[in-house]
Amino acid sequence: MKITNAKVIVSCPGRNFVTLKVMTDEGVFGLGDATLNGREKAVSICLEEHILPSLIGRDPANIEDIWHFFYKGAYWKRGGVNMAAISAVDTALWDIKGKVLGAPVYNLIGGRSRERIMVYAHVTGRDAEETAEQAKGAAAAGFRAVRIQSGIPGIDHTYGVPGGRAPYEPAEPGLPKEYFWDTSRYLNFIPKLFSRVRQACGDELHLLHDVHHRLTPIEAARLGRELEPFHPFWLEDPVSGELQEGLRLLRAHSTVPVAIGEVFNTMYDYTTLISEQLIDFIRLPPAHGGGITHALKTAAFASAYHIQTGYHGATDISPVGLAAALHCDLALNNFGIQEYMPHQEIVREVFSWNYEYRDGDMHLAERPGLGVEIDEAKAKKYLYRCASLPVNRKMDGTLHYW
Ligand code: GCO
Ligand code: MG
Repeated sequence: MKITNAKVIVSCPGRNFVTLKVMTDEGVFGLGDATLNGREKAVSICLEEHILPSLIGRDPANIEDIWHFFYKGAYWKRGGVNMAAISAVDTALWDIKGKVLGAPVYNLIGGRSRERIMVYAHVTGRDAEETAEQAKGAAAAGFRAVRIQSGIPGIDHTYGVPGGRAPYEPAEPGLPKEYFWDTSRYLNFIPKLFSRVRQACGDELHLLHDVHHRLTPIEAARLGRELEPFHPFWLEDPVSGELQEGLRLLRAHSTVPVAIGEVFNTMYDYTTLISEQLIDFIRLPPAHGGGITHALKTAAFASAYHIQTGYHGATDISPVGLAAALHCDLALNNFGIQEYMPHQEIVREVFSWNYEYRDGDMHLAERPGLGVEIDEAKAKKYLYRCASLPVNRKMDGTLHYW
């Protein structure tokens, strides 16, 4: 069997997605998600100019060898753009293998380890009161885990908290908007938010919170310690993960579980974090972390240290990327939880998929390969539109993490 052709499909049904389609001489084809929010064109050029010409002619069965050809062969290892491109190739090859063997991908990587995949929903409110109401609503709708984000008194705009009632979409049209941030107001408020939500929802609902890299290690340690009485399921990206040793400080002061890695791109970004047990959940999803092949290795490395998966699943991961994560979620023993942020309805015009949300869990139907299809004619109708994630400044204008 040979790869005869491959193409990159850039489409914007409500938001930008980059999808790779790899075709073979036997008519079987596979899909991979190459979406890198705000850097979509860079990944599509990387694929078209630097990767696909060397992919054509290879036997799609040899996934491990092809992975190493593009990883080691690039010389410039790692990096978000390169790894998103490699991830897409890898995912498409697993899709092809599943279709050739007539098996869902999860059956090729160990089979079912569980019946269903627990997900967490995004819950946001303009203040603690509204967030607590929304969390109650999500629990009533069946969610057993919710990520709570809220507007913060004294801060005009908080990332991920939409102004109106429409769901939040990561990336806004045009160039990056600039928002303002105040750490001390944030730190004073978040324990109050947790207290209010616990009061409204009781003890059983799992509560998660995304700090979005905005704290220093000692600030994160304070927050972790103050949130302990509300037993959060996790604190996400409390500190920017480039400083892996920084997490030691948080660990020394708090038992709050920590999740990190949605902006990482290989297991090597995790070496200190995992080997010193500084975190509890890995967030790097197959779509950005070297595809299914490398996700399995990262998860295996984490499993030796009792660390679980909690893959990034915001809407900038396409249905193809989310399906790749769900196949791993079903198969991995050290699965923890999966982020679930439903795509806008319009996405269904371009993609169809085999997963379904029911009562707090995701369920995967038994279909060969990944189980996701793309309608190329429809995809063409939705042209790429420039959209960006915002930037964050401190009140005095200093550029900060967001
Ligand atoms: C999350 C996030 C997202 C990301 C976005 C980046 O879901 O945990 O942090 O909102 O910022 O997906 O592209
Ligand atoms: Mg996050």
